[in-house]
Amino acid sequence: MQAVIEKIKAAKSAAVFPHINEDPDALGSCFAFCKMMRKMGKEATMYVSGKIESRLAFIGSDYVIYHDGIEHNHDLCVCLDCGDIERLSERKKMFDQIQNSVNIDHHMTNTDFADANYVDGSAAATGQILSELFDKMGEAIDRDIAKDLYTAICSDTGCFKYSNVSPKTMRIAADLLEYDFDHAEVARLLFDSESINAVKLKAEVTEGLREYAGGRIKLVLADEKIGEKYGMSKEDIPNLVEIPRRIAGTEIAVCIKRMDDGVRLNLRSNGEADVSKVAQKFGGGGHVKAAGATLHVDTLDEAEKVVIEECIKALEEIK
Ligand SMILES: [Mn+2]
Repeated sequence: MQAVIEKIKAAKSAAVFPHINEDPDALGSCFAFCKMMRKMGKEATMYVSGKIESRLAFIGSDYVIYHDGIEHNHDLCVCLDCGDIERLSERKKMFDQIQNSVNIDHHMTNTDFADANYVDGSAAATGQILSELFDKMGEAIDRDIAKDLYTAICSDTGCFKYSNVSPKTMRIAADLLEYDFDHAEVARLLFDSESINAVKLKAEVTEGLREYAGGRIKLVLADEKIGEKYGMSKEDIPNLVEIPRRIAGTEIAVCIKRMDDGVRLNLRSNGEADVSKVAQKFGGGGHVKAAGATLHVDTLDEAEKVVIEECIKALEEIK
């Protein structure tokens, strides 16, 4: 962590990058980091890969949507919650232009792609690592930063219900609650404020749910064009892998989604299976219980066949 801290302290102006398909951990962490840099008298700008899911607008809007040819004078690039450099997508160009880089993350498959890397696979969220980092740096947070970090941790722990929650996660969250923001509102906006169209879209996807290995594997398929039917832009399509994950008996939940630029695989494990290994077979990565990859296949049927084969192997390994 010391090498990362030194680079942050030496920097004058940071470009701060969440991973593509920005989630609340990535966003909350980046907003918190930018606010901390400014508190320290430095400059910081957050660059996102594209339009952010509209239900996440409550987290913040102080960012720039990256486009080619952006002018900047940053001396440090800070990648947060980003497991590998491909997850920067187009922003890789900017990463290459900036002389110094740090990578702070909790994906155990992280490739240590920056000049200084701090990866803690045991942390529930990148927000949790930042809480520790700011503490180690001797920098006090404020109410806004506490809320951003709490949002990050609350999201990646499924509101403190996943197995990634440790006593340390709870202690850090408890310290953040001391800053007296409306944590119940954060949880409600993250978990209990779905649009009616999202609910209807999920009903249609649920109709097509398939079961394998006696129901231990459950899978949903979707084409991101389904969003149009329900008046939703593609980034607003809900997290469909949650549909099979929340059903009794599911050990591996699978979502295969056709997107403009390929086929995306999302995996969740409710039991002993290590889905990060499944994702790695397809060039992806993630955590033991939540992972993903981009599939290089022509059809969703083909994707389903190869993914189910690997999921069955993952189940066999735990017998
Ligand atoms: Mn995360």
